[in-house]
Order: sequence, then structure tokens, then C-alpha cells
Amino acid sequence: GNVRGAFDWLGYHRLNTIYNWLDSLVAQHPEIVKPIIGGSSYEGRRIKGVRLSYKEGNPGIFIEGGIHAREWISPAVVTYILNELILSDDSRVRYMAESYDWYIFPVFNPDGYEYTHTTNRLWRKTRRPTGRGCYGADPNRNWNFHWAEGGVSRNPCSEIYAGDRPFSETETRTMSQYIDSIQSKIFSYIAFHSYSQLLLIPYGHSNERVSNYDDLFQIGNYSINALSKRYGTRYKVGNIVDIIYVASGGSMDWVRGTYNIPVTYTYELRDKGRYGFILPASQIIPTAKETLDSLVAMFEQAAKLGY
Ligand code: PAY
Ligand code: ZN
Repeated sequence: GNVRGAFDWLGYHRLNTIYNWLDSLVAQHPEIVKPIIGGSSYEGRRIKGVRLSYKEGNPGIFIEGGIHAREWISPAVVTYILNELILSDDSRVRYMAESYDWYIFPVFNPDGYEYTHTTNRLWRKTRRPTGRGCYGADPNRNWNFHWAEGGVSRNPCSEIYAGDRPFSETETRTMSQYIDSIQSKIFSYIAFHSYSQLLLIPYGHSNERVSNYDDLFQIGNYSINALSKRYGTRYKVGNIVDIIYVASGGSMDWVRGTYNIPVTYTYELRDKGRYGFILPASQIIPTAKETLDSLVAMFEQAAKLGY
């Protein structure tokens, strides 16, 4: 059963269910929620999002979910956060919700996401035929910033295939064009992946630190400290190369490197490998609640540091 019509956080949902729910938000809250078709997929699906705004001209925060198909907790957490930004009556959540303009896209890779529901639960990539009978590029290796420098494969059958060239994939090309059109309105870009319980700071192509690394590290530590308070869930903060591995061509790195957007993080959500990508649905709400706690702390601390 679910409490708010056809949508809940008790299970993982198909793309159409998520999209219908986004439409229902627009219908129910037309003054604050506007629909956005940010891009499209190889198989012709739309990459749907919303803009949530209580006051024209607030600084913008972009939220990316579901770029990797099998990381189901990502769209689930992103939709939960969107719902809370609209309906929560917690004063800190309300303040955050109403102080920023939110660009929220729960599923960046709709073809892959559907494929994980119909055919192969552990699919990661997009679904374009890439040669040798293989399908898909890694949509988090295909962005045009230090493309294919490391932590990628040029083999079209690999899980981390970088694509034929930067933005060879419909999803990354179209979403990059959308992001380009709104980049002057955003100061923050947050991507949600799973799993590993990490809060990642750019970059992934080298261990070069971004200019405000010390600020991002400090804000990040406030954020994961707040995250741990509710259930004791432990995260680590750091540069991608230092705390996970080399991975070039990711979306966050492109946004940071191209536009110098200052507050950029990638979450690796629960867990640390016990269930991995197959995180039980009973963990959606706890994961989403602790993640929302961390976002509140993140943007409070960022504001204190002048962001
Ligand atoms: O920019 O987020 C980044 C790079 C790191 C992620 C990546 O490989 O794109 C980390 C992995 C991910 O979420 O895709 C971690 C998971 C466990 C994996 O598939 O290796
Ligand atoms: Zn991922």
C-alpha cells in the first residue's frame, strides 16, 4: 500500500511510474514545480525532470540521479528528496527548499534503467549498439572533460566503455546541452550513485585538487557527520582518485571543469557491499532520510563559507 496515490518509497519503481509521479507534482503544485524535458535517450525516451522554485532568481542546485542503470537507490533517494522539498514541514528543510532553485532529474539513463527492470538487473550502461554485438557506453565516462584519460575502456563490450568520442551518447549529449543552457543559474551540482558510502569531490582523471578543495572537504565533513547522526551510517569524503579510483569523463567533472561550478559532489549511497546494487527496498526510506539530513548540513555549511 502507499499513502500518496500511485507513488511511494516502499519499493523501486518503473520509469513510467516515476514520470507519472513527476507529472502529478506539476499538476498539484503548478506555481512551484515546472516540468523539464532535459534530454533524450538512444531508444527515444525522454529524460524528464522538474524545476522547483519558490522565488525566481534563487541560486540553483542541480540534482542528477540514475546515470547508472543498476543503482536503483539513486532515483529512489532523489524522488524522496524532491517530495520532501515540497511537502516537509521541518524548518531546516523548508528553509533549504525555499532558498534555492532546484533542477532535479531522477533518471539520467532511462533506457538502461528500464533494461534493469525487464532483462538484466545489473546493467550499468546506456543501450546503444556499439559494435561486436555489444551495447551501451558508460554514461559516466562519456563527458567531454579529460575524456578517456584513465579508468575507462576503449572496448565497446566493457562496463566502463568511454564511448566512441566525447558525447557520443544521446543521453550525455542532450543533457550536456540542457546543463549548458542553465549553467549560469547554478552554483551546485550533486550526482547520486551507489554503492560505497562515499562523498566524492572532483576530479576523477587525476588527483589534482580543485581550487576550493579545502572548503569542499570541510563542507563534506559537516555533511557526512550529519548523515551519520540518524542511524550511524558511516561515509568517507575525498577526491575521487584518492578514495575510490581513477575515472575520467564523469558528469560532475565536466560541470566543474567546464563551468567552474563551485559546490560539486558525487554521493555513493548505501551500502558498503553487503547487498551492493541490490539494496533491499526496506532501506530506501532510511537511506533517503539520512541523505536529506546530509544535504541540509551541506548547504548550511556552504552558505557559512560564502557559497
Ligand atoms: O564520478 O562518480 C564518479 C566516479 C566513481 C563512480 C564511477 O565509476 O562512475 C563509482 C562507481 C559508480 O557508482 O558507478 C562505484 C560503483 C560501486 C561501481 O559500479 O564501481
Ligand atoms: Zn554509478
